[in-house]
Amino acid sequence: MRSLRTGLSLAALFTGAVMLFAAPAAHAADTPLRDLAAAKGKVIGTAVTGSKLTGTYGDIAGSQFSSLTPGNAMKWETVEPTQGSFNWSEADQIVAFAQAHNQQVRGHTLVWHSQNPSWLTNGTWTSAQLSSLLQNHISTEVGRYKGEITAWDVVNEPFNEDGSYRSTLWYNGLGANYIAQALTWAHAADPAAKLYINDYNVEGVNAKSTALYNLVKSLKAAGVPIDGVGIQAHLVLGQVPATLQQNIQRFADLGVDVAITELDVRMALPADSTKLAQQKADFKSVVAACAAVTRCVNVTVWGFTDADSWVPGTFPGYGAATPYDENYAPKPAYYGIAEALGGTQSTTGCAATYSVTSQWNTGFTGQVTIACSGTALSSWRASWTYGAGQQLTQAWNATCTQSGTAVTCTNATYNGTVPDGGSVSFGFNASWTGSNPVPVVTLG
Ligand code: G2I
Repeated sequence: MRSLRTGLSLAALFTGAVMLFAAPAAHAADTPLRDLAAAKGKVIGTAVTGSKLTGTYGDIAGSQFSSLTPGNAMKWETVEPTQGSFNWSEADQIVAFAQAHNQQVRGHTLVWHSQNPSWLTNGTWTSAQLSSLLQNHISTEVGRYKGEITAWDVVNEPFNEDGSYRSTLWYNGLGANYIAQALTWAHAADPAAKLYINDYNVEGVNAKSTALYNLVKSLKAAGVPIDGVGIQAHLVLGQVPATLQQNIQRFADLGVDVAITELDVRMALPADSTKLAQQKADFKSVVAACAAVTRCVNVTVWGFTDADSWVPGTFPGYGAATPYDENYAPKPAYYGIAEALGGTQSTTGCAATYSVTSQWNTGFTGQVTIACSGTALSSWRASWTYGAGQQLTQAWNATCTQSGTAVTCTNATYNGTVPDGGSVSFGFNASWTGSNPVPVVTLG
């Protein structure tokens, strides 16, 4: 009776392809975001951590996005922790992954006041020395990846909130001209890369974005190689500036490209269905604003999963800022992005995603996440077929049985409820030989 009721409510809520959310990698069975974006002439990206680009994280990063930004791997402290001694391993790994998945790479970032190596920040430099250090850094890094980087965030966060220049190692040592010099050196090292200035709190028309606007205008007038403006878009729930599209348009009208480079929308924890619905609307309106301006070329989220976000560490009590939850289930925000890119997915329903979290020569550990949006469950049953001889040996947070090739798992006493906007996961171990294809999971 319990499962019958579940089945009926699912049948009533689901339509077509949304009904099953299967699995090669625990992401939505809907059209991938990168295909939706491509149909609109846009690129959709995510920041990534190189060491995580495997398993479900790698599957989603590779299949849903058409651009990657190394979250930390290309920063000065990462690539040259000791003067003259370079570590390109994570950056190389991300570039190779992107090439294997036919993705662009946004290089991030060459000139910043943060995440510089201590030998640099603690040194005492004349302005000639500082200038030469910066030129060498830019030439070395941009040169290394010449032809492989679509766009560089050459200068990051140069302004204060009031539109004055931020007091940094670079500004204090070299004056405001460091910006033009950095762009010029980067252009010399890779003439094909699009060169950006990137900042936060420049989403709407305000003092800071106007300072950035005036800078870009003057750089263009002076013939400095500036190709784009990066609007980071680290936003707070319900606070997408009303002037976002107008602001994007005014930069475009200067003759530069625009990218939303670090989109996330943080909320006070815990998340609930009201907040997740607002977050969906926020993601949707940001992506729609970019989609509406021809020269807005890329929207990149700053981490696609709540398991890989800078927000909780920096804003205690806040989080859930990305389009996928910590179990890699797509949140309403994911569908907000999809809808702004012309996707027609239903946002109502519950779906199960299957993923292999680790695998060894004879066995593997798997996980199924059941997520609901626009509805809820009070009990659940997930079933699939193991077509390649896999055999379940153990399960937790569910009661699972296997009969022949048919596996059925029902909720434990304590996790039958899947709230609207929430998810429940269970895990299992199984054996395999030969191959271990990912099955389609049916709910109900
Ligand atoms: O702060 C959010 C972003 C603002 N715009 C520029 C971005 O480059 C910046 O990214 C974040 C990274 O996502 C974080 O991962 O920059 C942070 C530093 O300002 C990064 O955090 C640092 C942690 O503070 C370090 O403790 C950690 O060692 O990440 C490092 C590497 O994991």
